[in-house]
Amino acid sequence: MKTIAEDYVLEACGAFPLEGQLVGAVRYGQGHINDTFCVYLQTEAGDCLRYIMQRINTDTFKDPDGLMENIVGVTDFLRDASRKSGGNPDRETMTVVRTKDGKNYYRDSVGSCWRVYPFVENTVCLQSVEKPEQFYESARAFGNFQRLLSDFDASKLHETIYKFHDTRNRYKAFEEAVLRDAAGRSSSVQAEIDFVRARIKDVGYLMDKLDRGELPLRVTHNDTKLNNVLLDKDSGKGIVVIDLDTVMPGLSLHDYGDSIRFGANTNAEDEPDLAKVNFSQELFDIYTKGFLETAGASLTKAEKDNLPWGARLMTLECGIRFLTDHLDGDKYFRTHRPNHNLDRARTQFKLVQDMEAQWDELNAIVAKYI
Ligand code: ADP
Ligand code: GN1
Ligand code: MG
Repeated sequence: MKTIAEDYVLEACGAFPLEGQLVGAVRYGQGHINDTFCVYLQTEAGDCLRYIMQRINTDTFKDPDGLMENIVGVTDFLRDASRKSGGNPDRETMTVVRTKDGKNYYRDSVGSCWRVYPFVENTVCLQSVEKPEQFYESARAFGNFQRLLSDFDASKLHETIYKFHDTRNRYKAFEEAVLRDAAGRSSSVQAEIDFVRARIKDVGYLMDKLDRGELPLRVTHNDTKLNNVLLDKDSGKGIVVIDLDTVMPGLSLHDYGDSIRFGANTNAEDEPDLAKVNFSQELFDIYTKGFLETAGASLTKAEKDNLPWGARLMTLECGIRFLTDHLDGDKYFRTHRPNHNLDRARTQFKLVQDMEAQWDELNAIVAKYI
C-alpha cells in the first residue's frame, strides 16, 4: 500500500545536502512506529551511497524538536567518548545529517518531520538470534551504551513519551481500553484480559522501588530490541546502538529486560503458533553475561539483583501494550494482518509464563554473574 510517506520521501531528500544523484528510495527495516526508508545516491565517481531517511511518527512523538535535541545531545556525547577511547565515531555512533538550512530535521509541505542518518555500512541488523554469540555481542553493546551514558546529564533530556515504561500506567491504560472496548473485541480476548489482571500485583514491582529510592533513575535507551543494534559484518561485534527516539531517564532494568523479552524468545515476536514460542534460558544466560561485563560496574546491587524482574516486567508490559492496542483497534503499532497485535500479545504472555515457571533458575543464572 502506498502511504503518505512514499509520496513525500523524495521531496524530503531534496532538503538535505546529500552527495550525488538520487537513484531510489525503498522502505526499510521492521520498525513498528516510524516510516523508515533507505535512499540510494550515485556520486560523480560512480559510487553508490546509502542513507537512512525516517519520517518521525508525530502521533507517537509529539515534540519532534525535543526528540531531535535528545538525539543530537546523546550522539554528540557518545561521539566524544568514542574519540577519547580511540574508536571510530562514524561507525560507533549515529550521526544526524542536518538539513541544508542547518536544522535537525525537515518539515515537509504536509507537515511531516523527516530526519536522515548516514547508513552504517558493513553491518548486520538481526530480527532474531541465529547464534548465541550474536545475542552476547548485542548485550555488550547495550551494556556499554548504558555505562557510557551514566555520565550524561539526565536533566538535559526531554521525556519523549510520557511515563513510557511505567508499567503501572500501562496497566491503567489497558483497563481503560477494556472498558471503552472501541473495536468490540474485548469479549473475544477474555482469557488474555484475565491473564493480565491476575498479575496486577506485579506491575508496580520496579517503579515502586524507584519511587522509594531503592533503584536509581538513569539515562536509558528504552527500546533495546535486537534490531536496534548493528553488528559488524566481519567481526560480529556489536558496534552501534540505533533507534534513539526513546533515550530518556529510565531504569537500567528496563533496557536489560526489553532485550531479553525480544531476543530470548525461540521464535518471532508475532509467531501465531505458541507451541513454537519458548523462553530460552541459554540465551538469557549469555545476554546476562554480556550485559554485566560491560554495564556491571556502573550498576548497584539492587539493580543487579532485580535483573530477572526487568525481563519479566518488560515482557508483561509489552504484552499489555499489544493487547491494549488490539482492544483499541490497532491504532499504535503498525500491523500487517488481522489480529497481529493479539498474536504479539500472546507471545509475550507465553514468555511471561515461562519466566514465572523458571523463576528460581533465572535468579540462579544472574547470581552466577554478580
Ligand atoms: P524504528 O523506530 O521504526 O524501529 P529504526 O531507527 O530502528 O526505526 O530503523 C529501522 C531499521 O533501519 C533498523 O532496524 C535498521 O535495520 C535500519 N537502520 C536504521 N538506522 C540505520 C543506520 N544508520 N545504518 C544502517 N541501518 C540502519
Ligand atoms: C516499538 O519502533 P520499534 O519497532 O523499535 C515500540 C517499543 C516496543 C516495540 C515492540 C516508541 O519499537 O516500545 O517494545 O515496538 N516503540 C515505541 O516490538 O513505542
Ligand atoms: Mg527500531
